[in-house]
Amino acid sequence: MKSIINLFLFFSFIISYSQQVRHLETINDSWQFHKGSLDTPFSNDDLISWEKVTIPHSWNTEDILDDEDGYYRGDGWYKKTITIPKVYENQKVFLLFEAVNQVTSLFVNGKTVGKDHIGGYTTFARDITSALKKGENEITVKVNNAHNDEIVPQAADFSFYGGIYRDIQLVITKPVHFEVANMGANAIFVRTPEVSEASAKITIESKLVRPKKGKYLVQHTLFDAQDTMVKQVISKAAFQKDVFSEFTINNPNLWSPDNPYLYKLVSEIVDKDGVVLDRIENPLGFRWFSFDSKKGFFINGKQTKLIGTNRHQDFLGKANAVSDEIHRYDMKLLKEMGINFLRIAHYPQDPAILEMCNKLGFVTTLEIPFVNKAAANEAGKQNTINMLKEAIRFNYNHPSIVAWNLGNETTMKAPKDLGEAYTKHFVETHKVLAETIKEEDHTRYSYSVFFREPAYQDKLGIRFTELVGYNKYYGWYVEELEDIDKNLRSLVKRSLELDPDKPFILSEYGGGADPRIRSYNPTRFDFSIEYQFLLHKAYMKTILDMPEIVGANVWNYADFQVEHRKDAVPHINNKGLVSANRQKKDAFYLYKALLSKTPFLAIASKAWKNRAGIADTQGGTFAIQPITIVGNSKDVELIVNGESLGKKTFDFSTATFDVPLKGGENLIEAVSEQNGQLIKDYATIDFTLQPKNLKSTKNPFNEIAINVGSTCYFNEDHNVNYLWMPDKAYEVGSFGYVGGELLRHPSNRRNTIGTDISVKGTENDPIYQTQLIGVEAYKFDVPNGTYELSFLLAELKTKEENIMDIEVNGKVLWSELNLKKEYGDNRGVAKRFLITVEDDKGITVNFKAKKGKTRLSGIKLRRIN
Ligand code: GCB
Repeated sequence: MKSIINLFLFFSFIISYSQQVRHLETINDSWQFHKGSLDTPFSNDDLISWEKVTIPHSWNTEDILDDEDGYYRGDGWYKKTITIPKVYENQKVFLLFEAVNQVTSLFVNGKTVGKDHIGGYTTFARDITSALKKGENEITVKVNNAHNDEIVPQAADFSFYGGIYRDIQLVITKPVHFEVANMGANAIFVRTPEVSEASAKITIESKLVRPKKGKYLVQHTLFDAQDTMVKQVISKAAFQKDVFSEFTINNPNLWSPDNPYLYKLVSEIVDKDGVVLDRIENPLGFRWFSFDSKKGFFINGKQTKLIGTNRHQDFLGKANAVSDEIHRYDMKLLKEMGINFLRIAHYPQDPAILEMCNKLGFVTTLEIPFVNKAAANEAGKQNTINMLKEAIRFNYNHPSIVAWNLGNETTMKAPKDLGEAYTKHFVETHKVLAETIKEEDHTRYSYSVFFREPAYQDKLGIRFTELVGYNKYYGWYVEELEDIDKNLRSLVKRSLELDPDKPFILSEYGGGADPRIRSYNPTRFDFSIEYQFLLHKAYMKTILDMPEIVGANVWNYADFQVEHRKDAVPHINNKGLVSANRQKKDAFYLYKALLSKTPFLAIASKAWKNRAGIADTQGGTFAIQPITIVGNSKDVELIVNGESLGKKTFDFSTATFDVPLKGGENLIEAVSEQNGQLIKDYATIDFTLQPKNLKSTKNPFNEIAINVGSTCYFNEDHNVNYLWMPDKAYEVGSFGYVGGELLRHPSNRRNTIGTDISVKGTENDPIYQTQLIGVEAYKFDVPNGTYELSFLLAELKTKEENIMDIEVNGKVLWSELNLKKEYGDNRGVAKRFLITVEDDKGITVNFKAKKGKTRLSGIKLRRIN
């Protein structure tokens, strides 16, 4: 008997690997799209305009970077004709949508198929077989992304772009198949209840769909990474629907961040003749893990500090319609940076992401978009629970996932301010979500993330999950850089006092940085690349030193688009370690130096190619500026224009040199050695040396642009790199302001300069956002000649009326200037004047208030003759 079974096994094995049983194809091309509502969507009405689009698609891409606030939230219609080839007659046909934001209605040949799908981030499938006819079939999809009180997210710091923004797949199976349309789920649930170095037990729950009674076998075959069969198990699927299988293997090759070893589990349904009817593949990684609130995270018994980032599905100009190639690129860049931890925030993302987390060895947490506020009604609660179930079932088999997060900053909108009924729903939602996590998957941790004090959540009674995450922006929105260590330690203490056994994750921290902004005097909220670098250095010092911070995720891997943001670049949250089109910022290199296990060295600021400075001495030929090198070796030597500046020892992976830069091109070489291997990095800097004395004949004055009211440099354009210099007080022989005060941020950002108002009519918001208010004069001690003098001005949400005269050397240039009246609020105004300097007078620009206060954002002087 045994040998007959073996023979059967052998044949089924042969058959199963010689044919394709389940058909899968993307149908992303050539959809017709109509933005707006349609009364007669299925008519051939010529008046309805359709445009051809390719999935991934979002209808909001053009709304993003315009000057206007808001983005289209409403209906969008898609249609496409498909023909199912004859070979698939009598089979089951499904459409699988990886994600559509946010309510989806599906029609085939004008008839509704299935229920509307609710929620913009989870995968779902619909069986369209019975609606199909021979020949051509019209698929129509109505999508709506309008605000809906019953669907989360209700509010968030990201935009809810509409459209079919992930792949659509056509799935064709035999009538007997593994379930496809179970909340978008994979029909195979793999668990590894016992794993050790010696052996691993695998249990598998398979969900079958069988229209007819019959005898089927469910066959699971485990392959190692070399595609060698390790084990096969066959279970009868006589009459029951769910089939349970179980087997054990010896000496599993364990999955971990250091060794992301993946097996492949092939699951098949085989009929009595040995014909394979359906087949699905799943990744399988053997690992055991636990969190300890005092000692940290352990994987396969090894203590592992979890360091990584958060990530949004986003790319500049594409809204959320991001290709699989970009998703995979991001994961590779994160691997290059050296992370081992990824928080997929704030919603489930493209399947490509988890595939890469498994392959690259990222320990991962995944969450649902219950952000800031609940959809506080019964339908809202049910929808949120459904999303969680869909997220868990679809992603169940990824070995990289260790925790399911039920929500982010859900107390952002203070529940008490929203009334008793809201609070009740809100608390209940938390409770039921935490329970659902454990019901759906008891093999992983439940997790929730907050930004308010531990005591606040305690008072509300929402401490339901096993892990807790805190989003803390010390040194950015609140508190100073110097106090990051103190604040973090005391937060962790408060959390552990409340819940001594609940592991603490620093789920978000970070600060904004616009790659155009640079500073040698970085300050909080100046959006300089240098401040972001210092902030992350400070955080990492504490994070690495505290075992109680079991894991930490930078906010964010990349800059991302948020319609309502008004930072240095309007509509962009720029807390990324790379920009929205993936240019690396200096802090990226810091993390790489701290985390990378292979030799690494970088001139952190090498992306800043166009710099300027004032000569160190009168008639001097260079300016000294600091340059920071990051690396993971002991020390580094810096060579500037062929001359060595000597060696410096790395301190926390950084070393800063004072570098003499000459006018023109400078070659910077950093050289280090690790394990006998030489490592090098280069940078070229095009340097504009401004004379200390503007009348210098050795280095004659040519042109200068000053970012008035700011300590930052500003690179106007990535390609042209027109550079604005930081402002300074006037000194004889040089240039600078006289009088005035720096414009300060609103009170919650004490002591920070500039505003977060988005400035219309310009892309150079940061120049206008920093200003000198009440400025009396601006002086340039330049030689006689003809000059072009430009002013950059903006009146930013001022209440009072401001009128000023601008005079040059006693002559009125611009009289009775009322910016608000003439140009409007928050609009950048740039004007240039031609002036002549005679009698060695230099230039004195006087600002005279006729009413209210004077102001100046930028000033530019260019010598013509
Ligand atoms: C947070 C939120 C995240 C925001 C971030 C920020 O705490 O969880 O969605 O984008 O702060 O940049 O303010």
